Amino acid sequence: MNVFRHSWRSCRFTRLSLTVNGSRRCCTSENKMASRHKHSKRIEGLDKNVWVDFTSLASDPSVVNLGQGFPDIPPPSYIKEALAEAAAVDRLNQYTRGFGHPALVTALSLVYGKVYGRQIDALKEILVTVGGYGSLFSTMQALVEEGDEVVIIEPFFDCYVPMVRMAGAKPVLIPLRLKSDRKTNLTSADWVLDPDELASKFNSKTKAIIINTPNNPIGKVFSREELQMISSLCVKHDTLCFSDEVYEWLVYRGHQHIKIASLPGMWDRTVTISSAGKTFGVTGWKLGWSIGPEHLMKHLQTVMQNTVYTCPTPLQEAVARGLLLNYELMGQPQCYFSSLAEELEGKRDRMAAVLQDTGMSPIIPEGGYFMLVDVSSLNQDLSHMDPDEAYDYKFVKWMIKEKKLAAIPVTAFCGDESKKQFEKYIRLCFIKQDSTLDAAEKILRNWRKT
Ligand code: IK2
Repeated sequence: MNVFRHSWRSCRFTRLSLTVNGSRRCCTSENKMASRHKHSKRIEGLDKNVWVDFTSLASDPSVVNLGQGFPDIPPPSYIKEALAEAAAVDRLNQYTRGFGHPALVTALSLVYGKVYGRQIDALKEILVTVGGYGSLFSTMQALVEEGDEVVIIEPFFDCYVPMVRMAGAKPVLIPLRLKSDRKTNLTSADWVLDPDELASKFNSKTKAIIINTPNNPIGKVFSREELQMISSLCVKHDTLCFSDEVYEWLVYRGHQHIKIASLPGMWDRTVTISSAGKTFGVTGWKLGWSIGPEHLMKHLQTVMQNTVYTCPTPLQEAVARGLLLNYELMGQPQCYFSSLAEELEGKRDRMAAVLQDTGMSPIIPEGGYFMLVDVSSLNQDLSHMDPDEAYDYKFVKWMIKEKKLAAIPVTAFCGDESKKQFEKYIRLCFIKQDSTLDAAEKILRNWRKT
């Protein structure tokens, strides 16, 4: 029987409102107000966010946090010192050039000039923004139109779909598919695009494809052949390419990071995105950049000048100094661009070995600092939890509560149709100091014993 409990309360707008079964039903004038205050259509359905949800769950200090992708190893001391020095100079505490602090865009043009083997115009071909997020956002707002389609490879960094939607366009998803029959010793290279399936996603409405290499969350480093397949579709259909390369320096032995913008016919149609947070392990600094041809970058600059306008000057100055120092060292073992990957490779291998020992199946990443883990062999019964939630969401919530170990559910990086393929995987972050990895190892080994 539906028993209504109701009471009258004073209402800000009309003095009276009715509470029915604990939820407030408003009077007419408040209803009108609410509809005038309704959110914009462009953010419809975008209110859920994996970082908001899981970062708060992992914030309990008793939890070992291998969830969100940030290091707990210290950043290089020279970059911290450069920030302190910059903040001590009065001029550097004021606004700087909107599209990028002159010292930073100059340093970026030197580093990437070497990487691309072409001259990069510091003023016209680079835009400095608020993190990789800011670079992605200004790219989509500047170049994606209502009614466009944008191809996105799954699993994808979760903000791509909301950003495409906020630009008024339609995300068109294509999953990486597991090509191997093996259940164990899988690597991220075992996940591939089907060439025919990819080709079927392109049509006259396709404005762009977003690629992410090394990929978050799976750690795949796209090979030259794979990038060539993508680039030939871009050229054939005259589409743009947004290449998210925030983990560009974090590539493990036997693999090479290739910039799709460096392939024939691609420079003029590609915006490449990277991040100081990922390059120097300073995710809290939130500085990123886009690089591309002037005819595209000038539109990103239009977005920047009318939204954020400029990024913090001392941070830009410090990143510029860090880049210049490592520019001089490029090709040498002490260059941070390569030495960080070397340090991380040991952490990756250690974590993979522990996971294998405990009966889980990690997918060894070729790049980046995340590892997907197949947890299906644990057969953890979660039937007492919300039946509407994907298995991996429940598993991670359960693991945080019961095992005090935080991860990220992988279906956060998928569209609805691919959720089944990925819901037995969780993502662990391994850019952590040994003491954090020791604590995680202890949890995993005890888990096995029980
Ligand atoms: N692009 C990718 C692929 C990223 O992974 C990130 C940062 N994500 O890190 C959170 C996580 O996955 O745990 C970004 C862009 C954004 O970079 P930034 O932090 O510089 O804004």
